[in-house]
Amino acid sequence: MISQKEYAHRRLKLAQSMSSESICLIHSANQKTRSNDTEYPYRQNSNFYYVTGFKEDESCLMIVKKKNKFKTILFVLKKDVKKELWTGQRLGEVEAKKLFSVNEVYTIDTLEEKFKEFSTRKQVLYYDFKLTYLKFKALKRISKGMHTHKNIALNIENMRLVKSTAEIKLIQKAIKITQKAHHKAMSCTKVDKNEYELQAKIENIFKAKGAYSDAYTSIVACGNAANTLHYIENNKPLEDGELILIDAGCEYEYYASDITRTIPVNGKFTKPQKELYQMILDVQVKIISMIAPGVMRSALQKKAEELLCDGLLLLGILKGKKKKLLKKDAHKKYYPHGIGHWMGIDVHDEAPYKDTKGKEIPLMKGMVLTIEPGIYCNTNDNSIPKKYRGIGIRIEDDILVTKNGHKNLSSSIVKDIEDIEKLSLL
Ligand SMILES: [Mn+2]
Repeated sequence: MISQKEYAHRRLKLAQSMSSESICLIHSANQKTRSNDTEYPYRQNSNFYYVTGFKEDESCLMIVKKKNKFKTILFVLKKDVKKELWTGQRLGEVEAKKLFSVNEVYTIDTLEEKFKEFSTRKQVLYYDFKLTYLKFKALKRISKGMHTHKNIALNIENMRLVKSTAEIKLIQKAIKITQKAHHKAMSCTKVDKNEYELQAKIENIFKAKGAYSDAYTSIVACGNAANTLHYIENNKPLEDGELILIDAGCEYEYYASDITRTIPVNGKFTKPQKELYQMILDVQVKIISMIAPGVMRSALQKKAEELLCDGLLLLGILKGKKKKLLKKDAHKKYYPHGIGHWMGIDVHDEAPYKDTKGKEIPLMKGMVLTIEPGIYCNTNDNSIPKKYRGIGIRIEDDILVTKNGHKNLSSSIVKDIEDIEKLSLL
């Protein structure tokens, strides 16, 4: 868990990043309609959550700063027993004041009034440009005279780049649950079952082990379906002799895991599957080994492209001179995506890749990123050897940058050919 002390420290750092005379508003996420009068399960806005730890909707954090002093004010929904009968308990302002170490707590219906009270024309106004709320329209009207509007999301996302010890613990917990799900997928009988049955098995473990949700829609793609990068239909039969690409990770207490494994339906890799798989695995292991503070993500990308190009040449999927092929991006036909991304409260964590001057940010201790090379050989691509057509493989792990190098947080989720085959015999 993240302590109130840590949230308070984040608000301090955030306030320090603001102009000396300023006011900031960070809103909670809205409920989202699924259809008619049903809603999607509620998920708090990541930036708001990062600086408050508050999970309810219709809430807002205000920071008022003057010179070196600042105060933090949380606005929450009023307790309303009649409403709570339908929509569940609310903390209310009295309890929220006890549990959250902010200076003041008010009910959300007083936001406009309090904004008028605390704002001045001299202040810089900060808010999250992405969050456009009906309520906020009114605030915008009042704040028209304020000379500068700035996007507070950028300040928060900068802070989200490097993870604290408590955050890393939550990520590790999410990965631990995801490990159980992937191992279950490897060990269970799959032939002639359906992709969604396997998906259900995986997500059942997420929930049964205490992960409220998946961190993103699971991909369970058998055979050629794996060659559609964002395949989420998950409704085809699992056929004997094919591979299944499973990209699935749970979210635990607002922290993501993001793991891909590619496994045989019947528990045994065929020779061509093995050849392609081993090549990608070797690349993944090599790229992970390069991770250390000071290294550029773009260097990992470049190296991955070179190594995958070597592999594709060796397997006869690409033909020609490596230099030329790389120059005309021939390998991108089979490896069209990036080598990885930041991971944290969001699976694709909203933290910058470049600094404000547009310069790439090097890896630093405490960052978490995924490493996920893949090769996708479409069944209709007649230019590649027949034995590889219809095979799509990706292998993805979650890596922490440490003081002297890195730690593969998901190293306990098996990925060697023999280990996967062994697990499926259980
Ligand atoms: Mn990923």
